[in-house]
Amino acid sequence: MVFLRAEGFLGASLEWDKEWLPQIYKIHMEKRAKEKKVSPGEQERHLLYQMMLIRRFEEKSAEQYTKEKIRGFLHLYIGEEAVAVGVTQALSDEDYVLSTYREHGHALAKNMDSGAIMAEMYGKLEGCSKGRGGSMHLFDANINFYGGNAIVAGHLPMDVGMALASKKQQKNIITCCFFGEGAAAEGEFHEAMNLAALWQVPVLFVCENNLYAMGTALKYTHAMQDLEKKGGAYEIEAYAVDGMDLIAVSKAANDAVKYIKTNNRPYFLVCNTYRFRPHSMFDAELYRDKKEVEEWKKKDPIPKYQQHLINKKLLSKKQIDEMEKQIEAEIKKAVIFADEGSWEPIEDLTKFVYSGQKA
Ligand SMILES: Cc1ncc(C[n+]2csc(CCOP(=O)(O)OP(=O)(O)O)c2C)c(N)n1
Ligand SMILES: [Mg+2]
Repeated sequence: MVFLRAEGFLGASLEWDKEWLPQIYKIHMEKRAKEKKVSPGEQERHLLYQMMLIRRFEEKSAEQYTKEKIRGFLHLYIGEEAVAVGVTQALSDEDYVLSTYREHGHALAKNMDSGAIMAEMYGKLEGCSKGRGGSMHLFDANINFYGGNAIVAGHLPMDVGMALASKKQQKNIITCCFFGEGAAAEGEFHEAMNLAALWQVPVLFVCENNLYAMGTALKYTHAMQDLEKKGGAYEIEAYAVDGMDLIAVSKAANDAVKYIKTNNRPYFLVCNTYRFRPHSMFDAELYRDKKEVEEWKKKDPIPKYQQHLINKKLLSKKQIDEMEKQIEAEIKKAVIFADEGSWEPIEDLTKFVYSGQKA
């Protein structure tokens, strides 16, 4: 685990030039490899920082969307932050992560640079996918973050393939795949689970059960709604956890990682959670009661974890306010980076489509 954001690693000493981005990540990875967890509470404060960063970053994204700085699709993760942060803290930097179109939180938890994400959503060349992917296609192989995948469940077979490759290459890494409960009703989910178990590959399947697939509630998509039980059909070890509780998710994810490493087998973790916002920016939310949303907001993982750290005397209210300011500064910097970014020249548009030119 590293402290990239809390320490402001991407500081003024490095130019925000597009040519520099891969180099920045290289240096960043080297720096991270040397870092060690130090003083008591540092890890906990870092996890809180990440959850708060995800929340504020997405609130800013919604704002930029209404200003038409961000166009196209935008799916917010607000309410589900404990899942991305709790699971990712259990992984190493070398582990692979794949996600859905609701992936800003996973990318930030994997330490993707917030400026590169904002620029991507703006469609700017300095974005992590050169502005060609947008919100749903964040990608950066340098930090082992393999999307941002827009097809529901489409990344599950890729996840198993990547884990098989790493097994054959004798790399001691895990491939972690985040997906919604809607994806767990798709054929790819079952095919992926079957092959992962058959080939005994090191995959961590993480189902984010937020109870809705667009406007369709869980009870209308799954005959059997205790999703973790689906692991049994493939003899995959499975567990369901309260996805609104960072401590519970972290513990469950640590246990899952330990299991995968010890047994060289896949694991299925179901995180029961809730999205506080609509499915996307085009959703009138006619399928759920406002009271239900308000009830779930009482389980907000961020104030819950803040209170926990205060009770444990690992953090004061004043320090939380300082953290808010630090996050505000980081997001401001990300917005400036995106605002000042450049548009890809029209003559480059045919590049990286079918040609062999490397991006
Ligand atoms: C194969 C496929 N079918 C339909 C869609 C349209 N679609 C986009 S998101 C979504 C809901 C998926 O819900 P879930 O897996 O629970 O994830 P959540 O959005 O709740 O995070 C659907 C049906 C799609 N992108 N891909
Ligand atoms: Mg869902």
